[in-house]
Amino acid sequence: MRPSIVFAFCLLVGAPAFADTPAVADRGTDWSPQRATGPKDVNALGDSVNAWATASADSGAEWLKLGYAEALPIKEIRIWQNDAPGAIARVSVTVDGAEVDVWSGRDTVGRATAPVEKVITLPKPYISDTVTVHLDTARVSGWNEIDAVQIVATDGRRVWAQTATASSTYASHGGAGGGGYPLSHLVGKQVTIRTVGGPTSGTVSAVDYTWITVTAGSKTVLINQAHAATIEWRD
Ligand SMILES: [Ca+2]
Repeated sequence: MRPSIVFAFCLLVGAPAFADTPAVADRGTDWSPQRATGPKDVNALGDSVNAWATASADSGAEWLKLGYAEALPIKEIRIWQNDAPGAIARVSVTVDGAEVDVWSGRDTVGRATAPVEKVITLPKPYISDTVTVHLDTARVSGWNEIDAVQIVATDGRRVWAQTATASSTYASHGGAGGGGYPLSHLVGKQVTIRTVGGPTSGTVSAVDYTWITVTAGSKTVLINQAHAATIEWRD
C-alpha cells in the first residue's frame, strides 16, 4: 500500500474545549453525522468535534443526509462549514421519496477566516423534511467539516436538523465510545514526521490534541503537532 501523507496544519486545533449545548436527543460521538444536527455550535474556523467530518479527508464523493421534525415548504437551506470550506458540490431535498437537486456547482468561498455560511435559495419552494448535502472532498484539501444545516420555510420559520446520517464519518476512528483525537488512527502505526528539526521515525504510542508520542527503540519523542510539516504512515 502506498504511504498516506497528511498536512498536519489542516487538522490542528488550538484548544480541546468546545461549548457543547445538547439541542437534540442524540448528539452522537465526536465528528459523527449527529454533530451536524441542532443549532450551529462551532464559532471558529478549523477542526471541531462538534461538526461532522468524513472518515478520510480527500477521497471524493461523500454525503450528509439531514432529517427535520416536519415537512415544510423550504425556500432556503443554510449550511455552516467550519473546516476547509468549499467542497459542497450539490444539495438536494427529498420529495415523495425522490431526491430533487436544488443546487449544484462550484462552492467558491475563497479564503475564509471564520466558519462559512452557505445560503442556497431554492429555485422554487419544495415541501420536504430531508436535505442531502453532497461533497466532493477532493476539491478542497483537508477535512471539509459541516457544523449545522438549517432550513428556512416560506413563512420564515428556521429549523435545525434533528437526525443525520452520512456516507462516512471520522467518528469511526475514535475507538471505544467513538471519542479520540483527530490523529488517533495513527496510534500503533509506523510514522515518519518531518519538522524543521528534521524527520523522526518510529511507532506512535499516543496522541492528544497537541502532542504525538513517537517511540523508536528505547527513545521516546514528543512532537508538537503544530510543528509537523508532514506526517507519513503506512496502513
Ligand atoms: Ca455542530
